[in-house]
Amino acid sequence: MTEKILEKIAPFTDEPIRFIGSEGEPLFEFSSEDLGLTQEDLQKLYYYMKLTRAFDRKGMILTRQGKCRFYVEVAGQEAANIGSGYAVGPNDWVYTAHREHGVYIVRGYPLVEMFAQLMGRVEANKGKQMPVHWGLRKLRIVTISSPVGTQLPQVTGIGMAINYLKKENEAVIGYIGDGGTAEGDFHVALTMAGVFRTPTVFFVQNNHWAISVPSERQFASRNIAIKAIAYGMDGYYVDGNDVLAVYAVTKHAFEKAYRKEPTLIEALTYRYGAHSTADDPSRYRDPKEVEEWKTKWDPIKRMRLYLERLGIWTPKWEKQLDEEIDSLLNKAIEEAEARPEPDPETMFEDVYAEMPWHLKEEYEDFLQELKERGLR
Ligand SMILES: Cc1ncc(C[n+]2csc(CCOP(=O)(O)OP(=O)(O)O)c2C)c(N)n1
Ligand SMILES: [Mg+2]
Repeated sequence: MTEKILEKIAPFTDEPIRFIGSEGEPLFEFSSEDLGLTQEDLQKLYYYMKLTRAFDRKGMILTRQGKCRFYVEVAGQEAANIGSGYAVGPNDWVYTAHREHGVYIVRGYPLVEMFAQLMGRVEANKGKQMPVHWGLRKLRIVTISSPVGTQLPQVTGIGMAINYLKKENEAVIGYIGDGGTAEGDFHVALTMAGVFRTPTVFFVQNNHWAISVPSERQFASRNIAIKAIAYGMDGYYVDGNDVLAVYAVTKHAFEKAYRKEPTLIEALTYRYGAHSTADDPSRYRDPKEVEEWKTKWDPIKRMRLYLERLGIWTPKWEKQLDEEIDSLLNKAIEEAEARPEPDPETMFEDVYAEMPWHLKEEYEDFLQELKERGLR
């Protein structure tokens, strides 16, 4: 990245770092090369954001069809997902919270595997993991933990391991929500990362809500990024709906991480949908607030308008992308659905090395019941 960009990426700014405005207008003069990207990269960022939004719609449809039993929507947060995910290098490790579907997608998580997980069709864990709790060893994506915040001490631990093993060009990014920063684990992780100078990037998606609790009930500081001062690291406050600003800040943070400088990033964003399929946001959120984020600050709209200004977006290309994305997703769903469901007996497996007597009893009762129902 050139000086021009680095100048804009200052820690502890009062205003969020922003490269393009709500109408896709560049807020200063820069080219993709200044960001270390080609025009094709810009188109890819746009494509991945669209793919993530379309994936999200399919996830909700599968839930409504009763094929997936629980889902977490990511719509509205695509720039924070894709901009940061695009900056993750091949050797880096990824720990997510639960609203980072785009990070998996941009890292190359096979869509079939993602849908198979949603529908409980993963052979490896026999469908036991809750939907949306993805993880894939070969991509160094560590499986989601449901208890909020527990991933961050692990992130610092991976950072410490990278240091002990003297690995070069290897770092770890840990995501968390605004609500998660109010957990003790956030403090523990950042304290130790600061002390041990771990190659870690802490990425907060501040979407203004933790289920029904607004962010002013999560922290009393001016913002979250500023907390980094207390941990001895830089904190960046960025417009999380500006994919270019998010990419540049995260890329910069990774470069610092490779030099053993941990960083905290706060990306301001907004979730459009419910917290999860077990939530009704109309009970606590003003629909006007949602509307403003959707119309004015939408990350995909802003990037489209920016690409149009550059002359690399056309309605024809948009139509092509929509068709391509739809058929890609439908094919992946079809393939995932065609996989066999795990046998019900498997729910008794893999918990204990040897099944204890009380489980054995239940298991035998269960087999008997399957027989009585004519299912075995
Ligand atoms: C320790 C713990 N407490 C509560 C919950 C229930 N819970 C799941 S997500 C969530 C809110 C998280 O909010 P935030 O960190 O802002 O992330 P967001 O959902 O907004 O992406 C809560 C309270 C949980 N999973 N774990
Ligand atoms: Mg939140």
